[in-house]
Amino acid sequence: MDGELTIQWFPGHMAKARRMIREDSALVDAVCEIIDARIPASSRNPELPELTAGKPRMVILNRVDEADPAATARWRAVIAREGCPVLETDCKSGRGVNAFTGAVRSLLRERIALYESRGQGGKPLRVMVAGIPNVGKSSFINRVARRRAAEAGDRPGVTRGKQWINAGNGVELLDTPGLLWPRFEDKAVGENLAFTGAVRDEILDAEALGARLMTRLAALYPDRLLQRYKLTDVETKTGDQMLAEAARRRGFLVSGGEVDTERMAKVFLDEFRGGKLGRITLETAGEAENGSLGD
Ligand SMILES: Nc1nc2c(ncn2[C@@H]2O[C@H](COP(=O)(O)OP(=O)(O)OP(=O)(O)O)[C@@H](O)[C@H]2O)c(=O)[nH]1
Ligand SMILES: [Mg+2]
Repeated sequence: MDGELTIQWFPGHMAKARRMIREDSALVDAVCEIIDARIPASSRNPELPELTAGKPRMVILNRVDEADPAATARWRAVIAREGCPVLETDCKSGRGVNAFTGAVRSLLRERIALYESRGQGGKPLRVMVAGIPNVGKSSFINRVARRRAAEAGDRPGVTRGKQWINAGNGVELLDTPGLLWPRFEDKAVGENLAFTGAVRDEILDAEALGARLMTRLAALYPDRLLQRYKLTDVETKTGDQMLAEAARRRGFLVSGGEVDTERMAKVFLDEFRGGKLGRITLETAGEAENGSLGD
């Protein structure tokens, strides 16, 4: 796609988190990757299978409350076809989390049988919870454990160290810091991660990102844009033009009467992330953009 942004965010603390995940995978029985239902392909870390080699895996499609339900159902089927258990959760309300510890026990039934045969029947099952920044790993753990055991917050990079949490039903969870990878092969992946809040906003150009999101939504959900921002049409305009028109409609002006597109871009990104444009999925199942499916 023309004009795609090059986005990169792999700070030192993330390189450290990557080392930690590789080392700690030796301590766990399974790895649970939390992905974002709005961007199910872009939010899967292509390095994770290698970092946690040999460990049984499961996938949690989180933020289903913010995603398009029909798209989520298709994605769930696509991921399940890989042979890995997949659950849908909304960690805001807690919907879907009750199935988790049972799914872990079923994934690890051979290991449980092995422990029992060695007289270690009560040995806890240890699961690493991994995923991109801000996807809801700590919120998921708190929901499963039914208490506020891990710190969660509405920005990427909240969890910095590792922490073990007893989830009940013989399962212990390892919370880990959000992890991205050093280079996005496909620029659309970097953009998707930035739109949804997995990349620290301070390193992003809000105006350029807002214009790109206008372009993406004009193609996917034009009616929502037309309605919310009172645009005359979306077919003939660039992202910058749509942003400027939205700013004019909102009366966002800077001194001299110019439209304040930077302010509009920030408001637009906030409204998108806050669900004001409705439930949206930015990727279609079957068109995996970073090639991480089916590994
Ligand atoms: N709407 C919605 N919000 C969610 C969901 N899960 C988590 N959140 C919110 O997303 C934000 C990030 O949640 P965290 O649990 O801190 O995410 P994290 O993956 O641990 O983030 P880092 O530790 O920074 O990598 C918080 O504001 C949560 O309330 C969900 O399913 N739906
Ligand atoms: Mg966290």
